[in-house]
Amino acid sequence: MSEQILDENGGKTATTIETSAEQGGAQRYAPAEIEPRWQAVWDADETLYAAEPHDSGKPKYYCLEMLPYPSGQLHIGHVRNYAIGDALARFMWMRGHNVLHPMGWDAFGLPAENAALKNHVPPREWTLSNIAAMRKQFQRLGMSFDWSSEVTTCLPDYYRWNQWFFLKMFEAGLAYRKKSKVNWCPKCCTVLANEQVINGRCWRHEDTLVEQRDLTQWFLRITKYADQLLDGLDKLEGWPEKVRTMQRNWIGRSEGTFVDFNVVASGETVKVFTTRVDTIYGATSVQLAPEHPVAKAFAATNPELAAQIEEMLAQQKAAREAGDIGAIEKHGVATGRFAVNPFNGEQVPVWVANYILADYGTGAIMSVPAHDERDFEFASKYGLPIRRSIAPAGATEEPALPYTGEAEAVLIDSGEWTGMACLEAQEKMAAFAKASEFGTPTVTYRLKDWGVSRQRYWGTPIPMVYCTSGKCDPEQPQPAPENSLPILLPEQIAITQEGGSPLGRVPEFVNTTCPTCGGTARRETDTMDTFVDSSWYFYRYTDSKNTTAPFDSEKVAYWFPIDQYIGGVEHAILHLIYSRFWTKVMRDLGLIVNDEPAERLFTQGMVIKDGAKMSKSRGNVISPDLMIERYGADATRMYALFAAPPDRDLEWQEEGVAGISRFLSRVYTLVRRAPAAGEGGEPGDAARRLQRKTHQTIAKITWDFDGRWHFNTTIAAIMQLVNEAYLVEAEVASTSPEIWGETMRVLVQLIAPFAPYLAAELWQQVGDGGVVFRSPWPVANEEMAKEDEIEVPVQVNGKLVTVVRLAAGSDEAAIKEAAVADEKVTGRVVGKTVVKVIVVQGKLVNLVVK
Ligand code: ANZ
Ligand code: ZN
Ligand code: ZN
Repeated sequence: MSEQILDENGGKTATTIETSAEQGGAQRYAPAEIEPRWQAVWDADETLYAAEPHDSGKPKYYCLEMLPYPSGQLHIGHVRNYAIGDALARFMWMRGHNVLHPMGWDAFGLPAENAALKNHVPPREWTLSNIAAMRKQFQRLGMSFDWSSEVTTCLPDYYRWNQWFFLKMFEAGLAYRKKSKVNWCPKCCTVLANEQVINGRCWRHEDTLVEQRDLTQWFLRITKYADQLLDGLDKLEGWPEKVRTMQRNWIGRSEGTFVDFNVVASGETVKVFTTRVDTIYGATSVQLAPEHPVAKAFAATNPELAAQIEEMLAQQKAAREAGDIGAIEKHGVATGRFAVNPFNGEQVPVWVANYILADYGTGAIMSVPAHDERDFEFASKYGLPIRRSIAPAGATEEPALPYTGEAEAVLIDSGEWTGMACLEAQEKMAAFAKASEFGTPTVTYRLKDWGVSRQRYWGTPIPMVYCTSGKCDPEQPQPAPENSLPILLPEQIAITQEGGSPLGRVPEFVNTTCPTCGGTARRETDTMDTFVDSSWYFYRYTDSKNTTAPFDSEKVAYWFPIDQYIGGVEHAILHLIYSRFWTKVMRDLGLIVNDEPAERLFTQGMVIKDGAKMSKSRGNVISPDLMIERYGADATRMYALFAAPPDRDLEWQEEGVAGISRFLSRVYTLVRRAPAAGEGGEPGDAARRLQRKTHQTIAKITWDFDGRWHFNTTIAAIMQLVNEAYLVEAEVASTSPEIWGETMRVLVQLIAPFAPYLAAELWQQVGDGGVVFRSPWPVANEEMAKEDEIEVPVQVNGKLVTVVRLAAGSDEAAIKEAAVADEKVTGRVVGKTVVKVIVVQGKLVNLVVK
């Protein structure tokens, strides 16, 4: 749809602007001249986009876009992301708000180390020079960032607070060390969080399978906040439903029951996790994950079983490596042992099965083939008994199996519980299990604690110390004293691809003194996951130069929550769940009062080229620099907003940017061409129409900003206003200079959020001598915006014949009368009878004629 509008307004009519008639002798639109000139003015003025103090008395507006990783170059997707935020920030300034619109750099991470390996540039140097280059690009784009609050996460003035938070979390029992199976990327040479493993592969290396290793690692206890993170989602009405659903699924809260099955003639107990304890009379086996300790115990005396478990594990590994762990065929083996169902005393066989996950629930289940899809498949394959234990209430026929209904079902053949509704039975049977001491109601989560240790150099050193003097327990990590922060990353370091943390090879870093005994000690050499950096950076923006605290709580109380956060949906889980967690921890530490970081979240669509995601390997990457060089920053930005609604994918087409550039040229010519002073007098029809259009456009655009951000239609509306102005220019500019002047002034203000350079340039001519971005946003005059005529299409037998014009507010009778009397209508009706005249809500008339 937007393409069509572009053609109408930017394309076809654009040819006319090349004619000397429209150019009218005025200078041509030259973004290459205008833009750098204004950029120099803006760059020199530190106060232009700076937020005012938190006690300025104005309503605040915190407009935030996700901070980029300083790879060295902005890509076109960035341009889109930041063009959205920039338009919003400028709009809010013009609406009289105190706006915080900051920018920073997510500057730690592996690419800097890879670059160091490849080009022998130290990570710090590489990163800082990339930042400088990208800051220039942002400035060239004319982004209204408050550079006085810039945050760079790889600098000690920032990362010292990561360390400080870590110590606070350690103190609060939220940071702990444990040995566990962890995800290891052989390419990154480091551990990954669960959130960083996608389909068994590294999030940074789509082609690299993640391995499992046993390592001692630092974890943050995000699971302690699982319920709060989940419940909070209900209140985040300003977040996309899609993101909330993804987070709900990631947290994966599941209410159920633990039930103990004692193994016959053995001291072992198998604890199963079930969400359907109401079906337990239908359990016909117990199934263990191949990794389950009880399975291992059985295997110790059963070499055949041991071999089969080994095979299962190998198969799983192979499937994981082939990337289709989900497609693996269900496969199991009987252990020869039996376990007792504590509800009915029945003995059921114990199996080991490859579809039982080791790290979910207890790694063991009771299998109810009659009422569970997977169990049904498994039991059918191995001929295990299938026994019904629930049925639809009052049903006369048996439902097909597996029958999973719970809302409408009752228990059958379930001893004393028979006849009870499933949902009630779930609660009562769990309580009974607890009272009988063979089970307990429980809640399980998919969410696991956040593994934050990384065996890499370019990250925040974890501020922990291990005593080596022999006087303290060497395994007991000790927090580094707060006054020793920041624990600095050593600058001169050889980056290699070897295993283990590179910091471990720097004695000046490793060797320290024990905070307890004063003897020799060794520093922790792991660094923090870079998602720690981005978990709280937006708080730091409010007080980025603070040297005594991460921020001033009062400032945060003023600015938070973020009014609008804008970024890519790829962060729906990782960053957006970690930063919600961090917010809750900071709140519990008494640092902030808000429960959630951001009131509203917007996730923009991707920019694609020729139907595919842009990537270097496809060779379809669009360089913003090239676009700016050819069409200017204004046209590039405006196109990014115009070519598609911001939440949809955008197919980048250079002709479209050219079209926008022609449109801006039309605006330039129109506003620049100072009309010949006319004699004035009563405004005529054309002037009234232009005035109406102007106020309608103001109303639409204001509504768009407050509402749905359909910037494509917003910009199309401005295009229509420009078209209308061109049509009546000769008449209105001379006879109604006031109305003409108002239209030009409003036009410049309306384009200011989208094409700031051109707006600044033209404001010199039509403005009040101030800065256009601080001029009050125009207010639509309802009276003026009101249509004084309505247009009603008239049909005869459903076919459009004409459109009649009437005074606004005409009633049905008047509409009917005008329709019937219209020449075109009477011409059609001649010699026939009008059977009926239907007026549809005053918007359409249809004559039924025979
Ligand atoms: C018996 C049963 C009967 C089950 C029935 C379901 C339906 P969610 O909702 O995802 O939490 N389960 C438990 N632990 C498992 C594991 N480690 N690997 C594979 N499956 C596991 O799912 C919980 C259900 O998934 C549990 O309830 C269990 O099967 C299975 F008609 O127990 B149920
Ligand atoms: Zn990797
Ligand atoms: Zn010691």
